[in-house]
Amino acid sequence: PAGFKGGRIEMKRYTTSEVSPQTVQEALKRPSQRSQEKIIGIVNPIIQDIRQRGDAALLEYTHKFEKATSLTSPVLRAPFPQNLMQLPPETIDAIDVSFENIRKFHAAQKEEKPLSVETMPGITCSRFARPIERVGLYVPGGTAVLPSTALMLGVPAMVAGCKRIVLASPPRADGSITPEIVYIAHKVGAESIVLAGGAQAVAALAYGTESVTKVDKILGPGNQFVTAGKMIVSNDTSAGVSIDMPAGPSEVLVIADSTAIPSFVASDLLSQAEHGVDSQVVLIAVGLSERQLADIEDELHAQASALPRVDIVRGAIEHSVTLVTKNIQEAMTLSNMYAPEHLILQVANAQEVAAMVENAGSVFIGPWTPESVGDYSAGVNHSLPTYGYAKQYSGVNLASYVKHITSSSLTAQGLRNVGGAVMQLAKVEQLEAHRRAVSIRLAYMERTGA
Ligand code: HSO
Ligand code: ZN
Repeated sequence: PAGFKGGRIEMKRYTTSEVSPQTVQEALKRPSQRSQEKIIGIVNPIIQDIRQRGDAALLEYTHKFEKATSLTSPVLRAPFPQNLMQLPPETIDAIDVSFENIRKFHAAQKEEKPLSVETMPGITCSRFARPIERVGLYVPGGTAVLPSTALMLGVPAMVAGCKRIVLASPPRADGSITPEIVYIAHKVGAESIVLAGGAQAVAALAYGTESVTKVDKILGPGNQFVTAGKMIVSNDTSAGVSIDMPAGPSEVLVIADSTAIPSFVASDLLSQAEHGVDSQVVLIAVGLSERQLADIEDELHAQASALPRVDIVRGAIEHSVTLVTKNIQEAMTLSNMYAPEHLILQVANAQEVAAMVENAGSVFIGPWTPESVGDYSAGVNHSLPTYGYAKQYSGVNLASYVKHITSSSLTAQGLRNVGGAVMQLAKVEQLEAHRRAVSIRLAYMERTGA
């Protein structure tokens, strides 16, 4: 069994018709997180410290947590020096291709013109979007540097027209920042990169320091400390900052039927499993023979064993599961209940099955669409709701960077048409000044013939 070093890497497997619904529910539980209170207890003092001591505190935490003791300034400001973004041409090309696809897809989300509706003769209601002025984009460090996250957060900010884009990412131990991130910061027009991670970076963005720009919204994934930090600052009305969404460990759910290629299925499961030991991957098998299931499991073990991050994969696979279902309807019901961050459909008629999706962060349709293309280059965003939050949250998209402002404009006739309703409701609420704001105007019209 999985669990001991060197053992076979395999997921638990249940056939839904042979176990109780509770067992299925239990199997689909996300791995439990460290207690929220504990984390908040650690994070709160850090946030207060940053508020009180600004840059000095921020540097201290970076020296301590990132071991970047040589760092003397917590901020790298644009224009970023060329020598900090020196990259092999093939990496530049890869970033440029991905940048362009992400830009196209997010630019297409722009509303062409303000929405405008005449709700009654003489009453025009409109809605228009304005960019959030200052955004703070958190790019995690940790076991893997993820410059692609800088793209996913930075490109839509640029497309939305945010005036001030601030990146934050923990520096390496030598105090430097991955050149890919600097290059992307440059491409999206970021004004600075905060060289800090964790709750301390979040606090610096939320409140500002001597050298860190205070922002209006903080976006981006992070570990539990980052997430707790975002929750705390967004609940503090004196900070005046909002966040994108609660973020948890990465996850994928793959639905595979007998047409699925076992090596593809295994590779997709593993590409999520390698993110972290707390990642979870789920395979829902539809009408697979014992032979086909075994093929997928053999592939999973063989591919996993050859991965550089096999130890992380092992951890993730330990709390991952295969559910064998009878048909696609049952599979989709389970998937919609789980609300995966990523949903991969390796089934016949994948396009039609996609129409049955109710809850998911992002869907990958058909055998030629591995999740990694969406993680990096297809154009869709990879900053997505995890932990079942796909039931009520959208992934990062253009709307994450704008506010919608509404307006109404009435003609005299419009006010005559709707005035009675307003006055009656004001009367019900016993708000006389509200009622008079209408009645005074109606009386004026009467007097002057307006
Ligand atoms: N799958 C991750 C995003 C990512 N993958 C970044 C590779 N780099 C969460 O959606
Ligand atoms: Zn990924």
